[in-house]
Amino acid sequence: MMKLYTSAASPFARKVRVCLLELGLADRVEQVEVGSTPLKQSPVLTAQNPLGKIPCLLLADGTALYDSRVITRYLDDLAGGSLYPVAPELWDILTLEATADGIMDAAVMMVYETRVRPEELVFATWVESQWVRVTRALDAIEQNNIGQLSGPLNIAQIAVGSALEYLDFRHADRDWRAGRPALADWQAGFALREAMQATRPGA
Ligand SMILES: N[C@@H](CCC(=O)N[C@@H](CS)C(=O)NCC(=O)O)C(=O)O
Repeated sequence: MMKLYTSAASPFARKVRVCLLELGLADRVEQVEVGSTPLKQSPVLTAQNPLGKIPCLLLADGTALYDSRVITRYLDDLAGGSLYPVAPELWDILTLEATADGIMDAAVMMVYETRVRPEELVFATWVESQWVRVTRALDAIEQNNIGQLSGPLNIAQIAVGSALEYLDFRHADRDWRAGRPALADWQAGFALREAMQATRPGA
């Protein structure tokens, strides 16, 4: 049995949990909920991933795999899935996944800034510049990537779907849908997938 160190709120872990369901591998992985913030990481986690970040997949032979991009690729290979198209299309899909991961990174940083950092040290300008990064990435996806999001299921769709729902979960007041009708439309459909519903924080 494999073990996934995960957290219900983590958008990176969600990519992996969605892959497990979409690839039919969920019953081969025990999910272990661990807390991790830049200030405090569980020793159970750091024993496997020196970076102390979630997600981390522990294989039956004791090998630890991280980060989310490595784990999802491993799972797709294990299941003989088709979440990764062949080159040259692959490069666009991986870049779109990286864009979604970048949105998550910036959005998670914003949460840490207000939740983890003492109030007197919060740097509002820094938080806003993270949001500018998110909006640039969303605009780029709206303009360039709707086609890739609409084809057969791939890893970029899972990453973008997880990133957008994380924005709803933590930054709902910022209204990412405004001015991005195609992306909003796509997300509304993608959110109906069983794997997305089953992995929503609080589900
Ligand atoms: N690039 C990593 C990012 C993972 C990440 O930032 N995870 C967050 C939770 S959403 C975490 O573990 N943060 C704890 C920390 O920064 O120490 C991945 O794709 O897995």
